Amino acid sequence: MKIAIVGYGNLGRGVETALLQQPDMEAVGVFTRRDPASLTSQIPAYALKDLPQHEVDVAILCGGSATDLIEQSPDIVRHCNIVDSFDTHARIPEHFAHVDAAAKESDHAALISTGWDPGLFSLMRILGLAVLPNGSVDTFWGKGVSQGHSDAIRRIPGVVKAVQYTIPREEAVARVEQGQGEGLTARDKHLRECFVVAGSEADQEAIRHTIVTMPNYFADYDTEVHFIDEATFDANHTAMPHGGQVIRHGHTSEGTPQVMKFSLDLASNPEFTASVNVACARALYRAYQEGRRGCMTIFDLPLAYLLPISAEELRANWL
Ligand code: API
Repeated sequence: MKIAIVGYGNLGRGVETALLQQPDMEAVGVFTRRDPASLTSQIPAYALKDLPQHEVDVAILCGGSATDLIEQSPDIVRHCNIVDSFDTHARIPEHFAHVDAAAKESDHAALISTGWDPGLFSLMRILGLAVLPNGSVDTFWGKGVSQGHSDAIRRIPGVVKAVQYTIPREEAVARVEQGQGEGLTARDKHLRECFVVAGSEADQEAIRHTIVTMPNYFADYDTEVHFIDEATFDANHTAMPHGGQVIRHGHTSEGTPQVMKFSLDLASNPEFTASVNVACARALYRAYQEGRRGCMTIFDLPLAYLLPISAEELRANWL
């Protein structure tokens, strides 16, 4: 299958790395809003506006949720099938509706909001709900670098570089581990710590205010903002580890507690997210070949479609 990469930031580079390792995929190119000649990609780079001139089975969109995907996904799905990792949970229904309408009008298929959260963690949350309906689920992230939150800060005028660490609060994790997580709020469960390089003319107090009051990203948390110089940033904040866990506690009968856990420990958040997105592009294309159209999420795809392996082989070796 012919795969295009749209956007060449951290996630776009991760998708390139993952794509070059797939036996059944061909990387058509990277499509960018920047000058294609300025990219250091291993595969050819083209202007984003030229995407419709290329034969593409699936475009993997690697822009950010804060400003890019809300426009790009409904637009690009008019040319080809798309996968995105839109991760503003509160706006997923609205984004889904826009992409679904555009995909159906142009007879394409789209998979939105994949990656690991939303994505793999979402799958684990609904598995827990299906198996232990009488229970509760908690998700913890980090400590690690949230791509979504870091990108949202970088969009603020005056910000040169930024990184956001999501830090789980130990007391909250301990309570959940003991099955006593009831009533914990977002603020109780995580702290958000930001390191920002601001331009020399920038108003740091205004940037801090914009960050800590940003809806969907920071407003519901305690957020610390540290302004640092570029050399300190480059020396200490370029790695992008992340991870976390989904924990479901439930009862199958009175006095019979059951616990389900899924955890990730990632050295590179963007490379891992990219690996999920590449597997999802395969699954989406197979669904498209089976006649599926319109917008989907990871809940709608058969798991077997994620792999370049036959159903017979899966049953024989992996069940
Ligand atoms: C956080 C999580 C990160 C989820 C992973 C992904 C990202 O607050 O750290 O943006 O890195 N929501 N959506």
